Order: sequence, then C-alpha cells, then structure tokens
Amino acid sequence: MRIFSGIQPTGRKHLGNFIGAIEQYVALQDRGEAIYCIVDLHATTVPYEPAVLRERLYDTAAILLAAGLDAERCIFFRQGDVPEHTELTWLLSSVTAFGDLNRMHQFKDKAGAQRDLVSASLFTYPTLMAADVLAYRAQQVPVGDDQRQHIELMRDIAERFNARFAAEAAGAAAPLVVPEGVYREVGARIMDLQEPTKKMSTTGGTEQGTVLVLDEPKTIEKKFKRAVTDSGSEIRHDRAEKPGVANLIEILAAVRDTSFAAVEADFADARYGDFKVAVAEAVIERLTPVQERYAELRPDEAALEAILAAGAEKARTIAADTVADVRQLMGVGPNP
Ligand code: AQP
Repeated sequence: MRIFSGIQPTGRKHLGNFIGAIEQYVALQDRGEAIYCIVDLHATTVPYEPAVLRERLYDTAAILLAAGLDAERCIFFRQGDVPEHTELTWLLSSVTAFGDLNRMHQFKDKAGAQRDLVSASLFTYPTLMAADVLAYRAQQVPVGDDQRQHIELMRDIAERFNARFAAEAAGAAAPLVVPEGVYREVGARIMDLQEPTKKMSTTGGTEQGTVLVLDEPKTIEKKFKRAVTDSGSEIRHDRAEKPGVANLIEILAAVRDTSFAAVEADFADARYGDFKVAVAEAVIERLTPVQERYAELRPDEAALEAILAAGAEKARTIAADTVADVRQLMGVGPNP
C-alpha cells in the first residue's frame, strides 16, 4: 500500500496539525510505503516573503523529523524539487471542472481574507494537491477533517481522467489510482481553544486559542488554563452543547490514545480548572521530546537539505513514471 501526504511550510505547526496529521504520518510509516512532502509551491498561493518561506520550510522539516519521520522508512522531500508535480497539475487541469474549483470552501475562505491580489494559483490549489497525490498513485492520504472536500475533488479528477483517457487505452500506460482520505477517529478536527466552534488554524485562528508545537511549556499551560469552556460543570463530550469541553476531551483522548468515554470516566468528579491543567500537562509531556529533538535538528540546514534532496530523487523516479503514462494516454508529446 502506498501512502502520501503533504504539509505546508508554515513553520508555526499547531496541535491540530500535530494530532490530525503529523502523528498519523509517523504511525503510517510502518504500514506501507509512505511518501511525505513539504508543499512549498502551495505556500506561494497567498502573499509571502521568499526568504521567510525558506526558513519556515526548514522549521517544518525539523518539526516533522523531530516528531518521528524517518527518512530511512519513508520518502520525505520538498514539493518544489520535483517538477513533475507542476507538469501533472497542468495536464490534470483539463479534467478538473471549473465549477468544482469554484465550490471549494478553502478558496472562498482564503480569497475572502486577501486584501490585495487573489491569485489564480489560490484557485487552482486543489488541482496541484490532486497532482501531488496522483503522481505517486497513492491509495491512502492521511489528513485532517478539513481536507475532505479536497480529497473528494482529487478522487473525481482521477476518475474523470481514467474514464476519459485510460478506459480503453492500449499499451503500457497505467490509469491513475483513486485515493482515499485517512482521518483519525479521535483528533481529526482540533478546535481553537478560544473559539471552539472553529478549527485550530494557522491563519484563521486566535493567538491564545492556537497551541503551537514549539510553544514553551508555560505558554501551553496558560493557553489551556484560559481555554473557553461553558457555565456548567460536567466533563462530557457533547460537541453541540459543550464545544469547548468536548475539544479538550478530544485533545486528551488523542494524546493519551484512548476514547472519549475513558477521559470522561477519569474526570467524572473533576472541576474544569483541574481538567484543563491535566490536558495541558499531557500535551506538554507529549511535545517536550519533540521540542528537544527539534532544537538539535533545526540548526543543521545542510543536513536537512541533504535529507530532502535524497527524498526528492526517490520521489522523482515514481512521479516521472506517472507523468510519462499520463502524457502517453493524453496524446501529449511523441508516441513512445
Ligand atoms: N485543526 C485541525 N485539526 C486536525 N487536523 C488539522 N489540520 C489542519 N488543521 C487541523 C491538518 O494538518 C495537515 C497540514 O495542514 P496544512 O498543510 O494545511 O498546514 P497549515 O496550512 O499550516 O494548516 P491549517 O491550520 O489548516 O492552515 P489554514 O487554516 O491557515 O489553512 C492537514 O492534513 C490538515 O488537514
């Protein structure tokens, strides 16, 4: 089985990214052929500073390695190092419906937040994301719950491509694989601690409600202590009635790798204040070794570059094979 996922080089990775995606990446390394990439091309779809992008990319690479990605057990690379992603994006654009792109929630949210230019690449972002995954013929895509719409679109793109070009094709070219999203049962959507009806987010969340992987323990504790709950006293997982408490239960259940019911039972007689401190302590305990390892890895940019370059070389072999098949099936370039 082949697994693929991409992550943005924002550097400010938060607990939602960590629980919803990064922990899954690490676990799935041993369940199949895992391929992970830092999507620097996606990061150019909104305003950014080129020098900062490079810095954040190293931050993100070091966070992922510190969390347990192992370049010996997975392919780990930078999207921009594999030009097949952009070529495939163009080719797949011809089977991407304009109307589908126009319905993407993420585009609407992010376009609405731009003060100046809304780039064409922000609009076609989901096609690049589809190309990322389809280039590797991955069966499984570990992501957070917010990516469901993008996963549906890439499935549609693969199906439309296969129906249009690969259905009756003769020769060696293989069709695309229709991938599936893999969502954690607990922790697929971690909410903002201050606004628990909104997901924890790099760009859309509150400062105090967003716990960063690299936050100091004291800061983490403060953020959890200030987390919004409700006027009741019961520690019960009810997203509709008690979104703040439900989110804290979800975080603790994910970090302890247990169920909501087990957390509810453990804190049946606890007060909100004590519960929040317990959640903070569990998160700090989980993140401390990651932060320590990060501090060792981050300064050596040459070593990070070497890991990403070796990964890109392996990735490129696979992606080039898919692009060659797609070109052949689409009648682009000479007959092989
Ligand atoms: N709140 C979340 N809960 C669970 N999973 C989440 N993910 C994001 N937010 C949550 C998952 O993290 C992975 C990486 O996301 P990304 O590459 O999109 O990184 P980002 O842009 O830094 O993440 P955000 O916070 O989602 O940014 P905004 O909100 O600014 O667009 C993905 O698998 C994602 O599902």
